Amino acid sequence: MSFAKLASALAVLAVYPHDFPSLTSDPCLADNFYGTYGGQSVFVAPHACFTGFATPVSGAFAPAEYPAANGTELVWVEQVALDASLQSQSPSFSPENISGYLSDLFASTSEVSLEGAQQALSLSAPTYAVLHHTATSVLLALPTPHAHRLSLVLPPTWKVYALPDAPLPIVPVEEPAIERVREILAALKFDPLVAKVVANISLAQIRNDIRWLTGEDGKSGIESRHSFSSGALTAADWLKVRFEETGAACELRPFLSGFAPNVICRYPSTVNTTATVLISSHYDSRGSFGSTRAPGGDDDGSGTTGILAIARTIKRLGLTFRSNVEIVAFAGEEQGLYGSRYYAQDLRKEDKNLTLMIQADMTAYHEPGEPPQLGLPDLIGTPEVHQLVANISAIYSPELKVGLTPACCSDHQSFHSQGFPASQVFERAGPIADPMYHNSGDLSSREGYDVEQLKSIAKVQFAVVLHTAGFDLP
Ligand SMILES: *[C@@H]1O[C@H](CO)[C@@H](O)[C@H](O)[C@H]1NC(C)=O
Ligand SMILES: *[C@@H]1O[C@H](CO)[C@@H](O)[C@H](O)[C@H]1NC(C)=O
Ligand SMILES: *[C@@H]1O[C@H](CO)[C@@H](O)[C@H](O)[C@H]1NC(C)=O
Ligand SMILES: *[C@@H]1O[C@H](CO)[C@@H](O)[C@H](O)[C@H]1NC(C)=O
Ligand SMILES: *[C@@H]1O[C@H](CO)[C@@H](O)[C@H](O)[C@H]1NC(C)=O
Ligand SMILES: CC(=O)N[C@H]1CO[C@H](CO)[C@@H](O)[C@@H]1O
Ligand SMILES: [Zn+2]
Repeated sequence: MSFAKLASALAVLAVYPHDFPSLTSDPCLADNFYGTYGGQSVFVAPHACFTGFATPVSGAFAPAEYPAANGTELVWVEQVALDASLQSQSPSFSPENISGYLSDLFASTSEVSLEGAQQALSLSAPTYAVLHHTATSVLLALPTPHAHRLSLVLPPTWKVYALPDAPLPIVPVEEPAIERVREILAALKFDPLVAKVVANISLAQIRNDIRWLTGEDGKSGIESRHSFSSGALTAADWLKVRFEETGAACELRPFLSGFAPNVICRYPSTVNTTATVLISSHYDSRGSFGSTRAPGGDDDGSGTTGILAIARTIKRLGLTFRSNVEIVAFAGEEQGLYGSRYYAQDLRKEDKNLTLMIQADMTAYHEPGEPPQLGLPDLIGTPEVHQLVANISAIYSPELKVGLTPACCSDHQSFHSQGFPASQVFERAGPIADPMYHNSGDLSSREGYDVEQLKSIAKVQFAVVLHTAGFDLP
């Protein structure tokens, strides 16, 4: 690389609070935005961007080759928001701790590998850099193969977000798209047909499907749905066939070598429109360190059986839609939202007319004794979509206590980042309380796992589709 080329590639990494006032009015920063994580926004911008501008709140660094570098990935590691009942059990977070976990990752591939994850880490002199940290987060630069495997060595309550390899729009969702959601909300009123349709979701079927996906019924042979496992491929094939049986056209779409594919299913519109409504979950799972068992009964077998239950109801009642409807089960969520990142990028390139999307991730668990709940993201997502979901919940699943959750972020973040109206439905109006979070004990037969709540939340997700897309019964 020539000196001039190197100098032009020099970039400054800056981390600001997400609501830092003048960022949206600074065109140079706006062109170099890499997303918001844990309430902080990340910029990788030319040095000149910052002259005369506020000093970054913390962490200035020049990963000179990012994003141009081949084989380097920036990842944000965040301690998830935990209920008080879980806080004492979770290892506290510090940069020193992360070094310890990373040395495991760099020292050994076999110990941390699951089946199929043992492709050679062939970088010469692999190394990493801690670019920034707070009390609950660390921003790292890692060789790509190590970045993909990072979640294998971290404690369960630390979640990984891979930064995109190109800048994101700083004002995520355009006004006309938000206006469309406002119109749907303004027109919202109880529809007895919608109530009849969503009530047809079968609880018995959900109980069967979840036990198949976790391997609890002994029929699927699935031990893990980790993105690198053979169980994930078994689940992907099974989901594709189940969705196709309901009249959808499905594809298994790979996104990164070594990862199980996204399962993407579409129902055509009965009228000529580009408008599309999308609901989703992630079918990959994460287990305990050192264990090959990752049943993912709640995370995210719950959201996945919820969208499957919706599909089965579409078939049973012979429903058709007046808008295109997509149902997607993502993989690679646990490694850093990879599956949804690639799919949302594809839809952005196509300039897809996505009216809104709703991700269901962890919908079954609440603390024993608590009422059934529905949590909406407090930070990442489109407020108008959150409001629509809340109002639809009040109408069709009034048993749910609706509130905000700081438990952030699932695949909806990928869509929100690409400028699509997006929200997530979550199991608690509060932080994560599931003691089996990212644990090999995440089964569906256990205290606190509430299949009725899973169904109530699926009803809400379904009713959003019906009110947004429009539908007909035979
Ligand atoms: C990045 O590296 C891979 C594997 O070495 C190679 O196949 C690919 O062409 C490289 N891409 C670029 C943009 O250099
Ligand atoms: C949505 O719900 C809120 C109360 O939570 C209510 O004030 C508002 O009128 C509702 N909007 C619509 C359009 O139903
Ligand atoms: C759903 O509707 C079908 C067809 O009308 C009916 O046979 C079935 O019993 C219903 N199931 C539930 C759970 O309501
Ligand atoms: C659908 O609408 C588009 C745009 O209005 C038009 O170009 C196209 O011919 C229509 N397709 C059909 C099958 O009517
Ligand atoms: C997108 O869909 C909406 C209906 O939701 C429609 O009014 C609009 O014209 C569509 N936009 C494009 C670019 O096709
Ligand atoms: C699990 C672990 O090693 N936790 C340590 C992380 O770092 C903090 C501060 O350095 C320690 O207090 C924890 O014990
Ligand atoms: Zn999840």
